[in-house]
Amino acid sequence: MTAMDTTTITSGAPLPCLICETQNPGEAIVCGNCFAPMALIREAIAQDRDPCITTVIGDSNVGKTVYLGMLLDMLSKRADNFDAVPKGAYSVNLQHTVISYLQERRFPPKTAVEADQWHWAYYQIFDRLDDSKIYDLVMPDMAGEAIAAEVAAPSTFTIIRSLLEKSSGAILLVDAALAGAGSSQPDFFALKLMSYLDGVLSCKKNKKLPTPVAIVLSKADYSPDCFDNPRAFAETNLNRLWNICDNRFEHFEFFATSVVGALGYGSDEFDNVVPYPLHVAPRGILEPFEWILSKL
Ligand SMILES: Nc1nc2c(ncn2[C@@H]2O[C@H](COP(=O)(O)OP(=O)(O)OP(=O)(O)O)[C@@H](O)[C@H]2O)c(=O)[nH]1
Ligand SMILES: [Mg+2]
Ligand SMILES: [Zn+2]
Repeated sequence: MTAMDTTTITSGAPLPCLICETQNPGEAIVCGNCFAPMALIREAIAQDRDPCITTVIGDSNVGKTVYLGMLLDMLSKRADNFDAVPKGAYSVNLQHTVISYLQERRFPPKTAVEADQWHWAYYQIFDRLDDSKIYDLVMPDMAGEAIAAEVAAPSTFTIIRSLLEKSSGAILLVDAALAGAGSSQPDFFALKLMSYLDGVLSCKKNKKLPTPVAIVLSKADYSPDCFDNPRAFAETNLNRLWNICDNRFEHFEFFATSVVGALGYGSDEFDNVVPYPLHVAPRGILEPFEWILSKL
């Protein structure tokens, strides 16, 4: 029995899904259309407040799972001024998986492309300096391949569109190691994603979009100059992305992050050379999140 099965399941009236609005039978465990956990919808109803959805997007292998798992773990360990309470045991699965792998000095496996395999986290975040501020945050960990497929051919993964339409903020991860090494792939992928986001969120053509977007330059341990001035790094190495943000988004900011302090290399079961995290030293994980909260 999974953690999700153990959450209270009240049979009865049909429930509309929070993400895609499909009506689901009262006893459903996941939404029949988009696979969002129905426990999340019941939690949201119990809170009697609309949750803020923050969506983490980015290419495959950019570091979304590692970043999100580390962020949730830091929040639940009372980082900075925040107290974070997971709503439902299913919310802890992502951070549990990521931290367990890192403790074994391995990176977690890539996220399955099937939406019913994604981890969802629903956290209630309290600001200890201002107790009137409570945020109900919903963050799914999506697969980069699914995001790429949806951007290339909209409606391949309708859940991604529904999620972004309902998002109060987005965290876009971009591989700083690749960008710093001169590859144009991260810049082009991010440009496509931002242009897709622009299309999904746009109301009036010439108005800048109010949704805050934090651009997280991941794996910055490979490209340490990124920490000194993330904005300047983006202007130089991710100029196409920088321009679309400047033209279309009212609130955007760049942040450098890394989760590991030292890497070792070894081979996996197929004899591919893979990196192993020898030392976990999170840097810049909370800043993008705090910035998003400040803009909500
Ligand atoms: N050097 C370094 N490498 C990292 C860091 N975070 C992630 N990586 C590397 O990036 C790989 C991919 O990380 P994931 O978090 O699985 O990437 P993802 O974006 O979830 O990928 P998909 O699930 O395919 O969408 C890891 O296996 C590591 O090799 C980091 O902070 N520093
Ligand atoms: Mg992943
Ligand atoms: Zn749904």
